[in-house]
Amino acid sequence: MTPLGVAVRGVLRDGVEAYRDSPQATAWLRQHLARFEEPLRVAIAGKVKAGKSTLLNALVGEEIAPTDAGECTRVVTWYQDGPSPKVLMIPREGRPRPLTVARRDGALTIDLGGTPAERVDRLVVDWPSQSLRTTSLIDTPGIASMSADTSARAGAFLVPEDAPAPADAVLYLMRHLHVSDVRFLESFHDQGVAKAAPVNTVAILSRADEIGVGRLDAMASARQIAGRYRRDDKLRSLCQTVVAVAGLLAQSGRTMRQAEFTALATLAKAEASDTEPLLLSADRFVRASETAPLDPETRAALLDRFGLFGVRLGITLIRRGTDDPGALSAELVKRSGLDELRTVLTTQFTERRDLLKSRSALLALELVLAREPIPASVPLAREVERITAGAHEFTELRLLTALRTRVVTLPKDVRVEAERLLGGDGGTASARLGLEPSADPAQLREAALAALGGWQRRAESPLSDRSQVGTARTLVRTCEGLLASLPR
Ligand SMILES: Nc1nc2c(ncn2[C@@H]2O[C@H](COP(=O)(O)OP(=O)(O)O)[C@@H](O)[C@H]2O)c(=O)[nH]1
Ligand SMILES: [Mg+2]
Repeated sequence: MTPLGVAVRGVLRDGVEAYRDSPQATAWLRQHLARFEEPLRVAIAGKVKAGKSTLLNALVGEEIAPTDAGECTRVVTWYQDGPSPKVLMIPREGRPRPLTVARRDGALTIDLGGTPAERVDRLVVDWPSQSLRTTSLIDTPGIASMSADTSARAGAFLVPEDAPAPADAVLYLMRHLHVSDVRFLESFHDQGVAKAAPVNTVAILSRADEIGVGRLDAMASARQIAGRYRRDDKLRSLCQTVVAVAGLLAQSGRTMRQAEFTALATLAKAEASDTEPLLLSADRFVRASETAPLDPETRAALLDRFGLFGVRLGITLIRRGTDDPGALSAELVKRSGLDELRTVLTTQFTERRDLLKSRSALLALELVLAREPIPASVPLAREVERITAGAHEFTELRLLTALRTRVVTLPKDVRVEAERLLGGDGGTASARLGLEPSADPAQLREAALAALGGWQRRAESPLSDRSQVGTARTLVRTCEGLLASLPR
């Protein structure tokens, strides 16, 4: 654990001790102490049908989140690693109740057992999975969804009035950038401690395969659009970065069955004159036909699982020689953008775990201090203040936000370097210094020394104004920290 993590855990424990006479405050703080030790919690948010549940399945590599409409997709559902599959329903009122777990066609189905979705606070699914070990995933109902109530619940879950959000970080899915997406991202700002919104949000251009109306270069276009969004000032001030992902392709690639490969291979090997007309549109693909390969049901099932783009891509890859299911599924996943997303999740969230957890924990403690003032709140508040002001990680975070929201301005090339050094592209030494992950310590040292020299000159330059001097001093400290972290 980082020194920041140790300090935060310490002040939380002091809080539990100080509030031992208040059962409510103690329970709240204990819960947050436990949460501090737990895996990072990442919520998946966005409008209905943005592809949230499908992406969750792609990340886990199994069909555990129900997709499309249905009662369960209207309830906030947590997926966490556990020794055996288990579903717990937490109602708004009354005791938590276990639900039965069933699988249909490989997919997990959850039955609320007659309880209306409105009465359910959340479902907690335990699922043995390597991918859930470092992060728990939270599937949320859509924002601005079918009923105002469902949407209000999703909103209240992600941006509670005055409590820290139950999630430490958010993946925000959008199909195309829409005003309501921007509004939602704007509302997802923390209050209180460690004010910094963009840092725990990554935006995803979802269902990316649909961007080119199924053309085989769809993913290239989607990546270009994501690149444009990344450079957009408004979006930069709201999220860390934007990645394009075709969740369905990733999900079905990771869970492809032998029969599906066989069906795709049948299409690939049939006469082009019989297959090509089918591939013109989704409607044509499922239409009954005398000459078309495969029966309409098999075709409909393929379309459902892979989308028209996935079917086309699968057929093309098989024709070009990808002739076993393992190789095909690997290629589909590779083209889906899932690996890029995973890298972003690691650099933006997992490597910043302590920082993100600390923000959530300090917010929780601040809330108690404000709601239930006791004599001990004063020194506790001072300690929270000392940690947030003293931890260089928080200073970096505030500066990164200030640069991204243009509260602090610098010439463009200098700003780009500053954002990168502050961890905007990832927290490792090589990411901060703009070098390849394989860079050796000597190269890292050389780059860190060069950066340090530049920022020292800016800190001392008579041409720098006060805010620029402040910024430069923070970066000097960042560079010194980087140098100190390198092996001699
Ligand atoms: N073509 C395509 N369809 C997708 C993709 N992701 C999801 N879908 C489809 O969109 C519908 C809604 O997906 P779902 O994951 O339930 O969306 P949610 O409401 O945001 O959870 C389903 O029919 C999915 O098969 C994708 O990446 N590409
Ligand atoms: Mg869903």
